[in-house]
Amino acid sequence: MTAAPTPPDDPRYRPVPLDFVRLPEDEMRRRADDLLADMRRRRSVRRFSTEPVPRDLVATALEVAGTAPSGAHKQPWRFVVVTDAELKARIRAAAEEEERDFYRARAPQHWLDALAPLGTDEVKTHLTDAPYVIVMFKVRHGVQPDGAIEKHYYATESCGIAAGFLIAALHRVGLATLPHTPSPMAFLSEVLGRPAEEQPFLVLPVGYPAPDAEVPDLGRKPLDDIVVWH
Ligand code: IYR
Repeated sequence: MTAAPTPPDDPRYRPVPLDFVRLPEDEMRRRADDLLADMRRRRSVRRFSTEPVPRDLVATALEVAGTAPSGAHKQPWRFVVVTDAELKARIRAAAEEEERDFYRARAPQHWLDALAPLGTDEVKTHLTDAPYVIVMFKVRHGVQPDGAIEKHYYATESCGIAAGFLIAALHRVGLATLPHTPSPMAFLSEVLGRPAEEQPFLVLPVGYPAPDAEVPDLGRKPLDDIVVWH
């Protein structure tokens, strides 16, 4: 019996040259500073304008999300983009029902205390006001054309990374978002008719902020509190 080939010798490994743009250091620094200044302006927005947003902008940001790295490159995500008013209203009604129960009964006091500075409550106007409600699903496994199951790896981590790409991309495009995780989220599979292997992961209303939108006066941890250099 011959030994299994080591990965680089495996015929399925078909490398191509890396398309890498090496930048001059001053340009790198300028980009880093510009990116930080812009990302510092990103805020989770709870009040949206109903003003329409060109669909191609959202599509491009979704394509950016799809460039995220993923376990074994399985790309274990599905983005369902809801624009239909009736569907958004159904999602809002179901989410508010869950949230009412969360805020009034299920949430432990420490959790309510943690949320108090954010001003959140069970009323989810963003789910009907925002022109797009992206519902991101984690795809637990693939299904091949013959019905065979294709394993996915690190699907949760991969979806977290892709969600981060999406939120950053939408912000860079000039749009506001609110990462929203209604709990439990199973109703989304039913309302949107998704198969069992797709698990609701994140709800992301997308649009322009309402003209008079306010946000909590939050700070962010300084670099020294979040980084350890060795
Ligand atoms: N899912 C609830 C509660 C909530 C939980 C966390 I953690 C937040 O950062 C914000 C809200 C809601 O959406 O209101």
